[in-house]
Amino acid sequence: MSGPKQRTAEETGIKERRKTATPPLYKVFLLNDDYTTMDFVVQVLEQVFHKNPVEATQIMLYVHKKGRGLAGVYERQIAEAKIVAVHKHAEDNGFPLKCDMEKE
Ligand code: TYC
Repeated sequence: MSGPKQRTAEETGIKERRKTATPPLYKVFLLNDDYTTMDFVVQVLEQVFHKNPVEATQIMLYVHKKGRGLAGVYERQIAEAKIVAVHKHAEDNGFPLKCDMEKE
């Protein structure tokens, strides 16, 4: 069993990775519109983003006033799944509610 000699970290210049790499995070935003009911938005924030009724109401009112508001922060695949879930739930109920995401 003789292969090429192992080189030291000093020789290779490769540093030991001590920490687990952390995946990039994405902010998921809810967007305001004129047709989705406030109750429905609160329900989405509770069911999809696991907000309590007080937080859900605060976020909904913020989006209603400012146009866009943060619903949650997730890894890319989770963020994408939340968006698909919101859009499907909204479409199924005849509302145009939309969300989008951006890298943190
Ligand atoms: N603007 C909507 C209304 O007046 C309520 C609303 C809030 C809609 C937040 C979407 O993401 C939203 N019924």
